[in-house]
Amino acid sequence: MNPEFLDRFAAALPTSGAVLLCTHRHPDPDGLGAVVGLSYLLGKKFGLHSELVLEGRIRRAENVAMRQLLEISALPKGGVNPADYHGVMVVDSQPGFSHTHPPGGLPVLVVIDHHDGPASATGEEPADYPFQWVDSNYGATSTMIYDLLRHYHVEPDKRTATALFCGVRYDTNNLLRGATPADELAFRELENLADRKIIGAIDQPPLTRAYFLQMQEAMAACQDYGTLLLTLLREVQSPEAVAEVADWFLRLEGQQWSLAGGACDGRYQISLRCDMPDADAYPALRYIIGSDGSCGGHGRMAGGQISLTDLSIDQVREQVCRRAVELFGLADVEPVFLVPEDSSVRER
Ligand SMILES: [Mn+2]
Repeated sequence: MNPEFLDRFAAALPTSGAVLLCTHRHPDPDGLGAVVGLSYLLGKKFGLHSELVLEGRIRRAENVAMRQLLEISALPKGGVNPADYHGVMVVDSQPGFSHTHPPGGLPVLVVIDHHDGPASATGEEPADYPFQWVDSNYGATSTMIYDLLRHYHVEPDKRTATALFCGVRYDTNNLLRGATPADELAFRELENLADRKIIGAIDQPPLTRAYFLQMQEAMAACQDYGTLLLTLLREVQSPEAVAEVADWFLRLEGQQWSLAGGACDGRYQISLRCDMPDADAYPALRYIIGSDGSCGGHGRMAGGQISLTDLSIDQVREQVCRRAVELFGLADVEPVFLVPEDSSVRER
């Protein structure tokens, strides 16, 4: 982190008034943590009012709990009057990403993100925005925001520290995934300032009956190809449910890849996970999704979607299954259901 570079953040800000903050669709703890932290910095250090505008509902139980317990309020996307704001700041994502659409009619003033993407790909091109900080070495955008707070000598209050801590914690899986020394420092310092009761409650949120039904459906649908577990659902309650299903089945002993899919909000969502240390999930999912959709990812996880405008859910399921089987060389494998239909009467 270059201190002179961070000084440029202040130059990108309006001198008074209000700005909007946004992140990617269906925000996760890192996106939420980053907006809470940035909002705190803008208010404390620069006297600027900021509001969050949310795209997509938050439905994963942990994320719902985080939003409720930390009282993170947001404007609906249609509820923004551009005349009330000087501009937009985008965190944990970038304006060019397919899952991120800053409200129109306002200039993008600040982009802070740890994903590789349009802004980092511009190479030697001058920055597109007054302050653009994209660094994929960071394990979490919440860590970048924490570094910015430190740079301006602003100590986060309990709520802000709790939000940022959740962001660092979930994006790095408790520092086990892609964490740098900066993430470790942020994790340790924020943990000391954070509200432990709230963290515990976010960790173990109440789950709806619909959640258990969804998992039951996933259990019944999961097909075992040996090295691949394939769980292609029809309608699901949320895009995050697809990722949860993929994560959950990856824990089965002996398997290597877990691919899950489900339809939500006019798109077929797909998540791919692998438990081999050096696996690269993104190119694999790129192949499986083909030219019909978009995807992203790093390391052992990738996610993407295919639009259901021109294809039916079953057409997409069939296509995803065919490409996955082809990619992993499983054409000769006859899959079995992970949970056989007569399993209730079997002794194991
Ligand atoms: Mn993130």
